[in-house]
Amino acid sequence: MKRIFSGVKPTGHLTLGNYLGAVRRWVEVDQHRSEALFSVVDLHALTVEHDPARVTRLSRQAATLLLAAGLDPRLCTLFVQSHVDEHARLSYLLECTATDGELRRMIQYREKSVRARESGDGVRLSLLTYPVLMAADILAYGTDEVPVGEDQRQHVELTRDLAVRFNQRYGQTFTVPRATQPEVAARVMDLQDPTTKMGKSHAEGAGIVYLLDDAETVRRKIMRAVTDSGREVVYDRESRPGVANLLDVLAAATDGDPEALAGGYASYGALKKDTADAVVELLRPVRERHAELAADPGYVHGVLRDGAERARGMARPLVDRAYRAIGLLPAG
Ligand code: AQP
Repeated sequence: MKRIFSGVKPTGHLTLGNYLGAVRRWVEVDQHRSEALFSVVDLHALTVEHDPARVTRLSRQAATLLLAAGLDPRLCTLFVQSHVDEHARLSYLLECTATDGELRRMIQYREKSVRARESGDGVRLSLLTYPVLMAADILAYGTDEVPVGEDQRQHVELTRDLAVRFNQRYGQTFTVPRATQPEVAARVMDLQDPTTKMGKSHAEGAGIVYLLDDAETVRRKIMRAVTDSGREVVYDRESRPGVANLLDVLAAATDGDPEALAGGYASYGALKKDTADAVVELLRPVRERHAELAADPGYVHGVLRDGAERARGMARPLVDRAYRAIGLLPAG
């Protein structure tokens, strides 16, 4: 059976972008047709300035939200990255395989290091090496497929390069994974600035729909979305990014096609209203289930404990094999 790994970083509250770009497919498709592992990748949240108590809170919230969205611990393995030491163990070996030049080329590093410098914080070394830890997350499980949004494609490409290089140099050890993306809404854009991605670590803003926003807030944010100066509803990501983004979201929420949907609207107002209604309906069950699960932290804790144990059992033999392949003396 195909093996799948993916994760979310507890760097902010989960957004509609996370849901449409990744989580919904994990729930609806991936956990049913593969041996799937999903992780709250908390070590990645330490690569930028962070408040420790907030990371703890957001990690618990992200796990609860993933369950609320429909991940089923009977079908998949859900765990917290830092509970499984194999990720950090393997990351070091892969750092010995990667070059600093290829890490400096990563777009996210370039963008986030500028932000870190501008805010007066130094650029943490872990921000540079973060894609290597992500490669370890993926390779530790012999992963075949990594379902992610478009922003993560470059990191999965690097993961492939590192796997191939390690295998060629030290002998066949890792499966070479590939990224998969949703057909629609692989990159949901900020509603106030449709040229940038809707990102959960951006300052809280009117352009980001959070999964836990109440219906009124979701409606307000979508009705106030920045559109373009034209009037006609056409699907053109280049010249009409705001309208195209709304059409993408509406299409993803209603299983439609953005270009076909465009033809049914004579005004931006009607498009916004239908998009708002569709998103409210899409998120309603997630929010309701989250409220139930948040009242039962013992259940979530148990799921994460069992998940980490299963994940450890899967990762350890492969990571041990990599340690031997690279020439480290076995301990036992
Ligand atoms: N806007 C998006 N559209 C589509 N997919 C998205 N994803 C993230 N944003 C969008 C996908 O969601 C999964 C989990 O994302 P993440 O936790 O790795 O990263 P993030 O939400 O992008 O958060 P960051 O990096 O902490 O903050 P930003 O980017 O806001 O600075 C991934 O599969 C991702 O592709």
